[in-house]
Amino acid sequence: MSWKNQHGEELLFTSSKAIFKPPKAMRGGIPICFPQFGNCGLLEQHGFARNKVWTIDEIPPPLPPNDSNGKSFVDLILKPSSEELKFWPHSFEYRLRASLGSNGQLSLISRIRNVNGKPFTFSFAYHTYMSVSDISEVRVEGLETLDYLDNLFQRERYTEQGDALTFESEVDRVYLSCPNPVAVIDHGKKRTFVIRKDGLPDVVVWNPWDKKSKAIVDLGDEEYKHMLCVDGAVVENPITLKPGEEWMGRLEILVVASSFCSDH
Ligand code: TA6
Repeated sequence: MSWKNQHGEELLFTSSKAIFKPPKAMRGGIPICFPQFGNCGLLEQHGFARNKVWTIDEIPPPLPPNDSNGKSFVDLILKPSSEELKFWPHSFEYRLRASLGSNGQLSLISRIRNVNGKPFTFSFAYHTYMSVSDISEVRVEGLETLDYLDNLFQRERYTEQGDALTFESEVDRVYLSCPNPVAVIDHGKKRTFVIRKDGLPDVVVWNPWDKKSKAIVDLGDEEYKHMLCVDGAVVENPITLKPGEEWMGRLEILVVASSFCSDH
């Protein structure tokens, strides 16, 4: 996936060693983690959705009248194949709408429906690889005082003490019940990613840093300096859909020019 600003600058990170061949997930862009986030379940890491071929809906429902000014969009559809049904026997339909506003805002709306099978439960994340100039000059605001699960310490629960999150080593956390907005401030590029979300209570923050990067075959050894994952997610309280029910998860990211001060 590529998302460029009006200057043609790429806003999402893609590894120079990314493998574009299923079933390997691409290292970069915004992989969809469904029906499982992480390895907290019986499925492969981050579920199967990101490794599958989706279809484009050639005749998608129109945008709501109050939401169509200058927007371009595409709808992608995922339904379970016989292969998936073997290990995740649930009849779902997943419609992903990706749209770009006239102001450059990226919106992703997921609508996942239980098509009248038995109830099913899932966790979810928009695994968003942001391109940053230098991770040591990035700060994240909006997570202050929140509890988080730390994947580096067996998912133990801690409380964020900082006035903003900065990066000096590997970070792999799930911040819980996070309000809007979250600001990812890239001092080097003097820009801020302002993240708003709906239906996505949690925020995952991940940077592998140097040691972990060396163990990731599809990530350059130094590339951790130029990426940061900040994912709108459902982790702590997975979603259960009864037959006929639908869940919606919306992510909106607007990139704004920002000086060194960063009040959002
Ligand atoms: O971002 C959370 C996380 O689960 C990390 O623990 C790390 O494994 C990352 O996702 C990347 O996962 P992937 O399967 O894309 O290599």
